[in-house]
Amino acid sequence: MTKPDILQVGPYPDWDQLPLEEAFHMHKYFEAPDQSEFLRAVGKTIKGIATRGELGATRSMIEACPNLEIISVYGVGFDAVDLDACRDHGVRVTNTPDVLTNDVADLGVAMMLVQSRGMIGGESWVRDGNWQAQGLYPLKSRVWGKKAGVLGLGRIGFEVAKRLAGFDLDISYTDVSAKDYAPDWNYVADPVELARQSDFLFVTLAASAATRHIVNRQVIEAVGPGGMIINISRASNIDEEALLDALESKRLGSAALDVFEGEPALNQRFLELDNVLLQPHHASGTVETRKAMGKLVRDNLTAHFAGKDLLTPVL
Ligand code: 8YV
Repeated sequence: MTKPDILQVGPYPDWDQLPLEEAFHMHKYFEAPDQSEFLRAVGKTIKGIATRGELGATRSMIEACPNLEIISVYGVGFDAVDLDACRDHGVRVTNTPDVLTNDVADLGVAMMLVQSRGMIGGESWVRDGNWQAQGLYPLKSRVWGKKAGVLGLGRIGFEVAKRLAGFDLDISYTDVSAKDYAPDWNYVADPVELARQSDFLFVTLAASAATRHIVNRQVIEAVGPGGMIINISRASNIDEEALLDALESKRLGSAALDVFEGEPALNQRFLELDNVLLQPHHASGTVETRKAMGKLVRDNLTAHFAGKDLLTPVL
């Protein structure tokens, strides 16, 4: 049987690349010196696109592949895939939910702890000799007993809240409706009110056009000078200019961020700040989870080309 032709938008680890190449004819878009020319050359042969959450697939990419049947996303977020273009052309879409939930939640909670307790500065205090030269490290803020707000109580938000409960935080959440699986946590319909009540505001909702800048200037300022915003979802959920303004003027206490507009080329204003923890979009970045994500990307493609049901369909 001939191998289906797949357009590969970004690199994968070898443990995914090798089995992908065994089963499919992979075309590495990300290595092409001229990507438009590359698409013109291979577009007609392409039956599937393998992409990553943050890279997605644009309408022009989708339309450059007139025989495209499926897009398999390595990531739970599919906001970077043009779903309207997929609907227009009858293209199926899959993602990798569930397998990454716990790791993403772990990193979110770790970021809160690291930032509150000043652990990055503490490390430098030891390495730079300040401990010996200047003595005790400046005191930091307690976490336990404080109030956490979870914006979006989906799979990841739920796991974040569960972990926060273990740290004895009071938990409130905002979602489109109160969740019957969260009877012990306080439902707050309005994000501004949630922010007002929160020492730590976790942004955990799936990004879409509807959630763009849901964390706006008002929400950011409602978290306030004593509070922290933690984002493990997508940059587009926060008005980044408003966030930077509030961090610079200290109208927001601090932020811990795994995602940025235009990443990996983040806004240089972030680098000037001492009240932000910056992480390189790696909340799902453990060997175990990335292996499971890669397998799901392959299994969805294999199922599709074998005429079987998709394992984790989006469309
Ligand atoms: C990955 C992600 O970092 O799941 C998502 O939506 O953004 C991530 O888990 C990414 O897709 C890996 O490249």
